[in-house]
Amino acid sequence: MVKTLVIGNYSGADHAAMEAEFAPVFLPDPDALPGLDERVRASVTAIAYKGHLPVGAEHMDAVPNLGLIANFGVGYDAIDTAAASERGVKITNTPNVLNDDVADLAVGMLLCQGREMMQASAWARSGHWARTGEYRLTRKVSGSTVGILGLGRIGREIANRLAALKMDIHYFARSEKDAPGWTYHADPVALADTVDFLVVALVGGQETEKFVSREVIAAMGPRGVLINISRGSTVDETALLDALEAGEIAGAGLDVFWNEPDINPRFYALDNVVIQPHQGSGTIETRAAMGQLQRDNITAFHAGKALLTAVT
Ligand code: 8YV
Repeated sequence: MVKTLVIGNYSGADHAAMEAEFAPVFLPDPDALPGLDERVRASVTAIAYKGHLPVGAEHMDAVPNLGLIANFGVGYDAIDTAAASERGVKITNTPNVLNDDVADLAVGMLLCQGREMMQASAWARSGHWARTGEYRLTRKVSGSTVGILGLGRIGREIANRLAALKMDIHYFARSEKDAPGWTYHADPVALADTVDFLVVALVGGQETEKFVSREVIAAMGPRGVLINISRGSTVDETALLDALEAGEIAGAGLDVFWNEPDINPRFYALDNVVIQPHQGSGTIETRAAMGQLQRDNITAFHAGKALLTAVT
């Protein structure tokens, strides 16, 4: 009897582990759900989900005995939590195990931007070093000022790393945190106005849509660099592209985009942007830990035990 439905594109190892542990039915994406045999849908009580396509009421209603959606990822903004609550469907995510990798990538992009590592690499590869001498001078990162938008688990890991680079840490959060030595700003525009680098570590979803507004971007000024490892939806991308193209801010390091992976082609023409293909948590070790946590939640659910990392 099928009890678990696995939706999304999983690694070979995760696919095999799911197969061994749950003998599930696999689907490529949520929209394939209605095409599934009615008896199979009726037997499903748990869904393992990996992806960023929306999972809404219509998907949940296609699985009448659903009790759990276990998300692969810390951000579960793709899942309609209100629809889930109304139907008594629990949601779990995979927090903490990815904090280090996501923070590492944020710091990597910040350093890449400040020291122009991508541009300098392209310049050396194209023979300019030998032909024309040293690369132009870049900008000192250590000791500069950084603002973290969202001081949650990942935001803190980023701030800790940047503190080790002797950066002056400022942050915005819904309320002031226990963060001695770091400066709290209740207003994101004031934060953007104060710092050289602005790192977005907000949760995704409607509440934070375009939180990094045209006004916030304008406040960063011509030396401002935006780093985003959260969700593309948190930034007014048109405003960002306008500012980057006009040189109103210095650059950006982006792991996430609106409409990814079909990102706005205006980004490709900009050499002041470090583009990453949403790979913040994308190491072998962390993805394995995320997969394990997702499966552990499903196992606990089927055994009637307490969920490990429930979000609702
Ligand atoms: C994705 C992420 O889950 O954890 C998150 O919120 O954005 C990522 O780790 C991963 O890319 C799988 O879709």
